Amino acid sequence: MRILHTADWHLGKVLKGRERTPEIRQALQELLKLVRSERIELVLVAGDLFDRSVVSTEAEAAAFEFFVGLRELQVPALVIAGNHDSRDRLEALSPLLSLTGATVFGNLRFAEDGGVVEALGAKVALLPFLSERRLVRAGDLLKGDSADWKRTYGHSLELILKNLATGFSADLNLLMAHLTVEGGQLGGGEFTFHTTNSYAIPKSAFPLSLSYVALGHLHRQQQVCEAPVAWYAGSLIQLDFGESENSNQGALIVELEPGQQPQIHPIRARWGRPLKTFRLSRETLDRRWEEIRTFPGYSKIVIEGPGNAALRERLFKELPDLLEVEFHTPEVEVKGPAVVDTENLDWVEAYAEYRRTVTAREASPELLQAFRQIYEEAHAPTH
Ligand SMILES: [Mn+2]
Repeated sequence: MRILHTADWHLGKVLKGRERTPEIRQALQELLKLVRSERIELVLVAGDLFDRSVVSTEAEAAAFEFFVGLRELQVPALVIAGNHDSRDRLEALSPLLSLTGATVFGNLRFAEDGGVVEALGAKVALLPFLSERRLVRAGDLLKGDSADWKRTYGHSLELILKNLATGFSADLNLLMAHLTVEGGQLGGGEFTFHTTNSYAIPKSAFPLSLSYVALGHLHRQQQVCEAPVAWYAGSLIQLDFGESENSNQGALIVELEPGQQPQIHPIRARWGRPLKTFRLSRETLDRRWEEIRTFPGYSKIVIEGPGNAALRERLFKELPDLLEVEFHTPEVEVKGPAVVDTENLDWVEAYAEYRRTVTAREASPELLQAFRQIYEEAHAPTH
């Protein structure tokens, strides 16, 4: 059985005002070519098809185009919602997309409610993203400390996986899930809070009866478990500057035969425009000017030294594909990835701390107010 495993498309992504959807759409067309040339029999889409709940019509069109393309190739797809997708919207689209041969789950279904589907003789358990807020009951959030919540989260997911495993019976049993597995490496562009706050499940939670686990959520393509074999497919394109240092993106071709180890063929494609962060001093700027000017993708420049509005303006004017300029004063420069200890902070405090760590400056009250507003909208009970 030949499977194409993909995840984290993020259609509708806008990076510093630049629409990334055309690049993602192009990558999806490349995926369709692979489906044809590699004689793929089943496509697994492990969540985050869209970057947010309401996206541009072009983003929606690109997704529909992909599924209609699969229909023309007579290849079925299984699809789950990620944390960026609107669960309700995917559920609403599900009957329509079923006409293309795609089975789409926005919400979790237990084994007894059809949470394990059959595809080409294999059983596939589908586990869309479940937020900690939904898994850790509101009552529990009010008492206890966050270590308790994380235990509750991990434990709840283990129970859900046990439930789904009751639906297994075939020679080939698969799981597709959108979540963080302990030990997984970040790609850099995921919502750092979500993933560093370690709402993760241990590898031991995966039933050994599984032949393969198809994961989405972390944007770096990687294997995270040997038994059972579990992989993140990675995002299709470099979505954020944090992801530009690793190029492990693309998709996976998975060959499965009953009683045999799965054969994984990583497709490490260079789809979309590359992103690069140039770190330099004011003195080396001129020397590296041509390199920056001719870089074929989007760039970000980090300059050592105090802020300089005139220089910033000149850079943006002369470099059309420059998206971001930052000035770092060496004594406050942060080394390594920004990991904020968010254990005892609420979301707004955590965000303020994150800004402080990354920019070495205090966030303005307006920014924090805007963050609070977006956070509250995102967590409104109607969603
Ligand atoms: Mn994602």
